[in-house]
Amino acid sequence: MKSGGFGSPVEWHQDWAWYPFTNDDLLAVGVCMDDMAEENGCLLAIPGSHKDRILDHHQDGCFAGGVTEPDFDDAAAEKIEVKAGGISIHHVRVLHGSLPNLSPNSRRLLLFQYCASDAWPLSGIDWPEYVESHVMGEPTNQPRVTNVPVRTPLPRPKRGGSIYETQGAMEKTTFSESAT
Ligand SMILES: O=C(O)CCC(=O)C(=O)O
Repeated sequence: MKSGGFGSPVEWHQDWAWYPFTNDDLLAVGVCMDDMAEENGCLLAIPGSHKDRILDHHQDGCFAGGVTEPDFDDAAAEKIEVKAGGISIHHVRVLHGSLPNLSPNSRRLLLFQYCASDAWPLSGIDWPEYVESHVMGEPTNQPRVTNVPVRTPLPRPKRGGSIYETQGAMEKTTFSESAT
């Protein structure tokens, strides 16, 4: 949720850095409740980055929730502009973020993360919750383990909570300066 004229940016990150699984068959679906455009803080993504490595999201030895590599380059970023009622879909490893909302209009985006039944979080599962969360397919007690690059979000962030709160401790930001 980004309020008009106020909504904070989301710094560059890979969802996978927040929650690695046994395989990367995960997609985030964003349902746009408002038109989502540059002015009100649309998503940005770097095409093809889901096939590349997992960037460092740590600062001073703790998970910081956003990319902290000093030479990170977002020149290839593309805007994801979608009309209200439309959806965006992005892979769990794709580099993405979002702009500040500098318009008077809200930007509400409802994000759902979908994963294959046999993709299990490396942090472990709660079996009843796993079973209940199925929208399709069948639960399995045989997670599929593939050769995926992993950096765990440990040690835990200095500031926990939402992505906005966790990234709030980042010393170097890409978008935050332009919000003020
Ligand atoms: O709401 C946004 O603009 C982006 C949120 C996001 O990327 C996330 O929660 O992983």
